[in-house]
Amino acid sequence: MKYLTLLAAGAISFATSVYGHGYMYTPVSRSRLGSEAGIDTCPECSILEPVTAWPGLTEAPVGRSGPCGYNARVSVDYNTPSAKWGNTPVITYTAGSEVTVQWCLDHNGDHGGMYSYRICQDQALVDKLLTPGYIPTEAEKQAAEDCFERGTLSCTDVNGQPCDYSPDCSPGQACWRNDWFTCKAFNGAKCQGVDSSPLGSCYTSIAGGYTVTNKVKIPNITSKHTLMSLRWNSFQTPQIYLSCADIAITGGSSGGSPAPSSSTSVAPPATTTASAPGAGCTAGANVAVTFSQLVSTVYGENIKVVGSISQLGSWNPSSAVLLSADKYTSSNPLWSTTINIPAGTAFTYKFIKVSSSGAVTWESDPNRSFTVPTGSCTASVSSSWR
Ligand SMILES: [Cu+2]
Repeated sequence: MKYLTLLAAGAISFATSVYGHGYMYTPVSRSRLGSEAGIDTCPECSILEPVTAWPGLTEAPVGRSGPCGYNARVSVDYNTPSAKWGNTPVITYTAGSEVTVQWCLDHNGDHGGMYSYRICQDQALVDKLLTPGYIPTEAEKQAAEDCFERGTLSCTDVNGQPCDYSPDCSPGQACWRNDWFTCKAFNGAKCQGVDSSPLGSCYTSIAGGYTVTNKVKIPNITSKHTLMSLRWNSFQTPQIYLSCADIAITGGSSGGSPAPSSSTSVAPPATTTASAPGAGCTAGANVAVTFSQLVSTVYGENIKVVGSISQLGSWNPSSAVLLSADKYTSSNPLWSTTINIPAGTAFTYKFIKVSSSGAVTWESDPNRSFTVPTGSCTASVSSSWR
């Protein structure tokens, strides 16, 4: 399966990689500054490829692209400051404010998909990308990227903002989340349809650009200099576009305390881990709850989670949420998924094994139970099949 996926991805990439795509426009990104300085002849061309971009939005490692992007066309690594970008913030935001953000999409490169704006709250990780003359290692880029993903600025955090699921995604797939923003249907208005703005509303080098505009809520932190990053996962092509902008945040209640790291340990009995109190997570907001389950399966079998709340299918196996086997190995048979559930929700659940014929095998009694923590952005639950 993996092998075939990679082959297909490579073939698609080969056919489409000449076309241009997108980059963060507001706040003014390093890519945009590189373009305006005449250093980067194609600001929309910082591409990570060929990689899995759909439906596993966060599956692909960022490699040399890092959270800020690498433009292979002009050999510019935006993860390090230069004389033209990265030395000072381009804007100062107020913690907790709702602000307009934009990216710019090339007319020939509208691949549809989903995108997210992120702020990493661990200043030490961001500082690796703020040090003049220093090019972060790929490990440092990935550590920062993981932190940016934990710091996704959820669409649903902005009052009254419509937050849709992608029409190109199905419930149970990893792309089924509305904290990210979505383009319109790929066989429809695509990303351009988000704004329906006129051609040329922002600059791209290939065929002219369209703005794509949303609002995000700035987290409740303070930083004299940090980064906001855009990650756009293409639906059509095995490509991810990364760019970032240098920003400052004032008025926050905490001064850039480390963001919680996700739990990776999986050992019976079931353990639960709530992150440290997270800045900007208000009562009643969604918490990203990661379910990790160790269970050996044979080819064609799937693991799902089903439970007492609507997010877990209300005990209906046909509405259960599929876990991903992306990290599954024979020595570490890990299935996992992350589901947004409102803080404070108490629920019961079980894992089920679904055979290729559709036959369902339930875990043994009793039901598992969990209460989503309040005051935390993320939580995780790790267990083994019983
Ligand atoms: Cu493209």
